[in-house]
Amino acid sequence: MNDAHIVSNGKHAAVVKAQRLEQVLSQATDKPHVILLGGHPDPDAIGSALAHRRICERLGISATIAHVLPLSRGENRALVKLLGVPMQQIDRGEDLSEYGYLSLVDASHPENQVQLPQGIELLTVVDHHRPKQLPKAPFVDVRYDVGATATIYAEYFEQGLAPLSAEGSEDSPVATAMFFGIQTDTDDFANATPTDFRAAAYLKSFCDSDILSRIGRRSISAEAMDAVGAALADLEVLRDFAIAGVGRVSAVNRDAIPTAADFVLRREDIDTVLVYGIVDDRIDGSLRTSRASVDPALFMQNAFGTDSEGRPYGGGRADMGGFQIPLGLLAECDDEESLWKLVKELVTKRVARVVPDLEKKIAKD
Ligand SMILES: [Mn+2]
Repeated sequence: MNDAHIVSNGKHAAVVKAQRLEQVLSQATDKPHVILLGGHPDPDAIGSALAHRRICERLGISATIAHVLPLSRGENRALVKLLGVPMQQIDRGEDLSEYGYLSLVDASHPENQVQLPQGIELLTVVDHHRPKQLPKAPFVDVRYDVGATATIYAEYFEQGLAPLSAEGSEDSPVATAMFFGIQTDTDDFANATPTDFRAAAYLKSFCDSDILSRIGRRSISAEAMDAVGAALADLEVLRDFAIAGVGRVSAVNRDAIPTAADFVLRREDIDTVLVYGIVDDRIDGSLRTSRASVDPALFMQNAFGTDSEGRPYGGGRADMGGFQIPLGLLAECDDEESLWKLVKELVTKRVARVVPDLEKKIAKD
């Protein structure tokens, strides 16, 4: 019962999709379900997972939300904490052996960090990214014309599949997470489509406005703020490109690096920024760009190449714009200052392959 991919075609398609999802789920009540999130779970994935779980619950199916990589970013941790999102972190495929059915939200292919157990069947896929290959599953709804997966789930709700109700506050955590997912995935609605706006308007009246504004303030950790300060002090700007090193960052606050990159990107005269530091025994960095012609994965591959097994150091689906280069034996160096000097030199030299004149510029300063 493979479902052909249907491109969204207004209201009718949404009704058909909602009915089809209900049908597929109701025929799979014999074994427990798991919703597996890819990468570091983001608000759209979390909101969509809650929506999917809610639909399952209405059909009398128990569904668990699981993820492999930890939550990164303060705002995502705040979202999970304030809304009491039930999520389970797993580290091995065997942790999923009790489940019979797998649902993916905001991703089309299962996380490759874990090997899925044999007995598990991919049942549903709902996503808004363009996959290399459409997944094979009884229910597939992949749309490229919406800005968030939560938009698609909001449509299912609106079309009568587990509609939200104003009674009590039971529905507010799921509505709030979904709204925040649409908000973050569309860059605060700047890139929202009419469908995203409609979905957000539908969800808004069920949201907890108080929690929404608290999460929306996007508080950042003290270490991330220090990293922003270090990035500003080290910032080199070459035309519309900026690069900055932040020194050592602790592993739990690894997201201080992308946070600093996001902040620097707001400078009005640049459109691409690379921020890097040392985390544990590796160089860790983030590339952010607002220019459509810059492909972060390609930029990093051209700059840093691949490891001895031919794998690129960065640009994976799980961490778009991120890269990690192991320091190898150098990591044992006790002299932090010399180590940092070496790291800086190496990164500058490599990035200069993509940004000519960078070395000259840094040497001159
Ligand atoms: Mn998304």
